[in-house]
Amino acid sequence: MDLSRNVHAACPHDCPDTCAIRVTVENGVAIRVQGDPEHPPTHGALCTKVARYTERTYHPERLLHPLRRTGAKGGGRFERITWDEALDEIASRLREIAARDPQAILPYSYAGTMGLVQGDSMSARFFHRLGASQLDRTICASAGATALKLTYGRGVGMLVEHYRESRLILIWGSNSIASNLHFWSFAQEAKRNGAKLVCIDPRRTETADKCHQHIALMPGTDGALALGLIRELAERDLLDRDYLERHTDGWRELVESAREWTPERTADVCGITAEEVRALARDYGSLRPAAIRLNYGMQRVRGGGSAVRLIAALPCLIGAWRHRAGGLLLSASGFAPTRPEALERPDLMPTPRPRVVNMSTIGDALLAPASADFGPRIEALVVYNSNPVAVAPESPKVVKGFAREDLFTVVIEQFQTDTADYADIVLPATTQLEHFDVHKSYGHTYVLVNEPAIAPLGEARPNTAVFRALAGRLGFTEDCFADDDERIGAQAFGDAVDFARLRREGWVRLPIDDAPFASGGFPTPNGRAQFAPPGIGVAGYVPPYESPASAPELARRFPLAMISPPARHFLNSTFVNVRSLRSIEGEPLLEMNPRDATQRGLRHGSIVRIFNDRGEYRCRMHISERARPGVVVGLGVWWRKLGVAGSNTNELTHQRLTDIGRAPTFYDCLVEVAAA
Ligand SMILES: Nc1nc2c(c(=O)[nH]1)N[C@H]1C(S)=C(S)[C@@H](COP(=O)(O)OP(=O)(O)OC[C@H]3O[C@@H](n4cnc5c(=O)[nH]c(N)nc54)[C@H](O)[C@@H]3O)O[C@H]1N2
Ligand SMILES: Nc1nc2c(c(=O)[nH]1)N[C@H]1C(S)=C(S)[C@@H](COP(=O)(O)OP(=O)(O)OC[C@H]3O[C@@H](n4cnc5c(=O)[nH]c(N)nc54)[C@H](O)[C@@H]3O)O[C@H]1N2
Ligand code: SF4
Ligand SMILES: [Mo]
Repeated sequence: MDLSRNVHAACPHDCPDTCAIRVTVENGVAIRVQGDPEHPPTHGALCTKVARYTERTYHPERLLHPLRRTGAKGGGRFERITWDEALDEIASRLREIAARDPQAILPYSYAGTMGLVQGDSMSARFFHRLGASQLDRTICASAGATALKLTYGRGVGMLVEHYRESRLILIWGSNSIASNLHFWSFAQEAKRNGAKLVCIDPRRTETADKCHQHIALMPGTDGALALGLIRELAERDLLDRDYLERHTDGWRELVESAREWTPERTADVCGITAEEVRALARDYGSLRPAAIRLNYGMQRVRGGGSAVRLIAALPCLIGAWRHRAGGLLLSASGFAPTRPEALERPDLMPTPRPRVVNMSTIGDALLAPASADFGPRIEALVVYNSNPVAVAPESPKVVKGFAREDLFTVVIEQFQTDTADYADIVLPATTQLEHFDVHKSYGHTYVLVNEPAIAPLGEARPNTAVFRALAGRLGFTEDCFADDDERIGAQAFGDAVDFARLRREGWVRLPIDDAPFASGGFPTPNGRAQFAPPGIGVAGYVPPYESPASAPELARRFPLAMISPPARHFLNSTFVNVRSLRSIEGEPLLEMNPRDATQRGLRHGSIVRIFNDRGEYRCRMHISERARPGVVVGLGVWWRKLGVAGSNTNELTHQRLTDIGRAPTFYDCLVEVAAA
């Protein structure tokens, strides 16, 4: 019997585009994934990575059976065991630790899947009921998210489709072609219609190549640039005072605080020219409608939160929100009517609530002894939807923590990642083609369903099934532990979304006004955008922890600022093991400006040593004008074990956090480079 059918799916990856997918299944095999042509943002196209999703799902190295470690931690030697053996062992270890103090158990997860069902639903219920430590999920967006919340009340912004009508687009801290392709299509359309595109990024990315102007500022100086713009807009009388008076609080204080940020001073701090500052202010104050696409690249520095607050004020200052093609988008996730209380059931937590551990400082947390401040030593770690050994900052400490012989580690994974190498028990997880889920997006305003297209491969199970089984073994009898995945999917949005229609049609547009803040109505308590919230005040420029200007002593030894943004053909550390994609990226590289390379006598293509006081990392030198003088770029989050010397850029990053939002500062990192 030859059965061919199409299934509604959604891309699960941590990408603002959250594409609607159609999967073609023949005889129980997924043979093709395609972008849904009907879904407006997806517009029938997937990126190169996910267009190869079947290659990832049917990859010969998929984990298909539970495994138990047989060799040293990190060595990657395992034996096959049954699900019952694996679950019994995990349940008995967790029960024994919980009997002493459940807070010694820590879940560790992020956005390997952004699905609301396979993300934090059954898993959260399980850990809440157990009384485990809570994880503060800060590794990506919490500086910017906190800044948006302070300013607009939530993660809200422009509707992505309207960028096609903008006349000026500032692409700020975003390599859209690599990481936000479907926004880029709208920006291209605007460009064809005569819009001016300006890219603000220390690296000359492929996106910068295609913009009319590229402003290559030093990493971590965006707050200063925003202050310089605010001053120029005020000096040139380009403020929309009517909008400011009616719909914002604190604008006079903000403008006053920007007074000293002359174009010359701004240019000096940012490492650009005063004319660039003036011209940008002139364009931003006069081209209408003016839109900003901010992305998270600019908030991975000490002052990331303050910088987002300052940039978020700009569209209010010029009244850009009056037009649907004006305003700003960093995240749209605050528009989605999700119900975390129903999904995660925080009410199951004991009182007082368990302590909170920040995922961005997992290295320190795993090495911390028991203390009055910290609480009990972490004795068990359950990792799912994340690859912390590769992605968390300051790997020397992360690896040391994961290597602890007294730590019991469970990793639920699709592949044998760097993190899975340190597991005591590895459990095989299903991919998006094999399980049910529902999705919201942080880059558009639709919700989507993901129907399973094929049966789980091997013995792989969805995350929900693992936590449901563990709840059973630990004797948790609350009804919510019996919910199946479709029921959890329905709970995700409750009455706000017609679930039957969602399943029938694949995606549903959320009812949001075209120009949501044209007449104010920000989701703050008083409906006005806040520039100087009570007790917090206006945002100022917060210089990086590590930069030639803010840490001159350190910069004498380590004069280069290293950034490590996303590679186009990987998604964080996902897809690094897909050969066809890896062959496009080649191998881990360090981009360096010819001037800096000549000074050091470094040759293109040679292996170099990149180092600071935290560690040393080796990869191939790539001399390129893409890196501005003083900045080096190591793209990707490569798997450590695929690197030249078994490490990646996080060998050099540190665990200090942003000014607000408790987020990591990956791009706030000084290094020196020498021949290996
Ligand atoms: N292909 C691909 N897509 C991805 C990802 C991926 O790994 N690969 N990752 C996904 C994830 S998890 C996220 S969070 C999103 C968003 O991910 P982002 O981190 O916003 O990534 P990019 O869009 O690449 O933008 C980062 C850009 O910011 C620049 N940058 C670095 N430091 C600074 C700075 O101080 N100021 C300014 N102005 N720019 C700076 C970098 O050079 C880079 O070009 O992308 C998602 N999409
Ligand atoms: N140096 C440096 N470090 C960075 C960044 C950077 O720009 N530079 N970016 C940071 C950012 S923005 C982020 S968001 C983090 C990302 O860090 P992570 O959230 O850890 O993302 P990934 O590296 O993609 O790892 C996700 C893992 O989840 C697995 N997975 C996917 N779906 C499922 C599932 O359904 N079940 C289970 N059990 N597993 C699944 C995948 O196989 C993959 O190994 O990295 C951060 N680290
Ligand atoms: S990774 Fe992003 S662009 Fe690629 S298919 Fe997924 S949502 Fe779309
Ligand atoms: Mo991220």
